Amino acid sequence: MKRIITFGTFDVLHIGHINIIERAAEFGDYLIVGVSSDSLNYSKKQRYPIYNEVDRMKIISSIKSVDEVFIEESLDLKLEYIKKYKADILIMGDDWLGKFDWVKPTCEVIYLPRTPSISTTQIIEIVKYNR
Ligand code: C2G
Repeated sequence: MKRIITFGTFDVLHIGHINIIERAAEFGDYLIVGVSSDSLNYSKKQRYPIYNEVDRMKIISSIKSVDEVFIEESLDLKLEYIKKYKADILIMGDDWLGKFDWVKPTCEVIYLPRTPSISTTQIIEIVKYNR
């Protein structure tokens, strides 16, 4: 019985998000998703997400390969979350390559290739500026 954990904002859900969630789920039997809080997002990107954290949690929990969701309040709490949710493997997209290697003594870490040519930022640009 392997427990997988992954993290993300998952704002304006798109196929890249679904792909990583589905691929992460294939590594184990139980998938836990940490959804970045609105304030964590603001501190990382200097803007609030389009969808608030309550709605993003509800959207992610409705995906069939997701077993449990919680709010990620800080990047620095990775290890605490891994322990709390008893995760065996942390899975992230490779835009985070190497960034969470510091949890390796406690948990296996796997970075998966991102889905090319799509991002929330790009979707916002298209909607805003038609480009
Ligand atoms: N992702 C992907 N392909 C894309 C876009 C995103 O595989 N085209 C992956 C990212 O690599 C990440 C996950 O989808 O693993 C969520 O991406 P974001 O919502 O952009 O999350 P981010 O803001 O990077 O927050 O603790 C880590 C952070 O909370 C991650």
